Amino acid sequence: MILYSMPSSGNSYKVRLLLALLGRRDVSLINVEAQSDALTRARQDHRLPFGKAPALMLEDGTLLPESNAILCYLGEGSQFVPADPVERAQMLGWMFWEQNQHEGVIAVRAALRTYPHRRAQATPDHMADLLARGHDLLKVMETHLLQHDWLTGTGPTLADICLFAYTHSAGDRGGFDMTRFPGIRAWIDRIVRLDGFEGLEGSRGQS
Ligand SMILES: N[C@@H](CCC(=O)N[C@@H](CS)C(=O)NCC(=O)O)C(=O)O
Repeated sequence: MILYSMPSSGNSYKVRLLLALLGRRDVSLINVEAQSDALTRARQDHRLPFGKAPALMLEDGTLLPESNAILCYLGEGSQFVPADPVERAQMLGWMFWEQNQHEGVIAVRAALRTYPHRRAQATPDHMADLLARGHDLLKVMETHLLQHDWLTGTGPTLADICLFAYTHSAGDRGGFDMTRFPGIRAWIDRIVRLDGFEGLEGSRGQS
């Protein structure tokens, strides 16, 4: 299998993190950094079905786009997918929320501060709006994590791996005030201590 992965992106990192936690070394990485020739080539060759990274190419050439769909595929049958249907639905609920609420604010603010080609969109009003909305979203996680160790059930699931990707760097990269969220910080520490954990910078692969 081949993972088309953007080294600096949380959506790709969440897949790399799951692979690391599963101890899987059988997936090759091809790096397609933003604005790189490798990204352009992968798009031209239709190796990124939706034009975005990550995408996973299976042994038979089938391509899977969307980070959270890839997590579901790779996590199937593992300890990170609850057997109980209610817990599994709760896990998916957090993962849908990550894509339709959290990512569009937390990751976007980080991207506007990180990538030179996106700086024109980082107007003071837009950044202030993203900051306020991001703190509200982090509060949703905080409320839950003050009462529970994990987003669903009694152990880490795909939901924790998924939401860790952009939440752990929300302070440094996004400029959010994480001192307000002790529950989230304790949850981050729990994830970092999981066997096999690999950080965002630990990416391997070739371009
Ligand atoms: N919903 C998609 C989002 C994928 C996405 O937006 N990928 C970004 C990096 S985080 C990308 O490929 N950006 C390159 C570009 O748009 O030029 C997922 O979760 O996989």
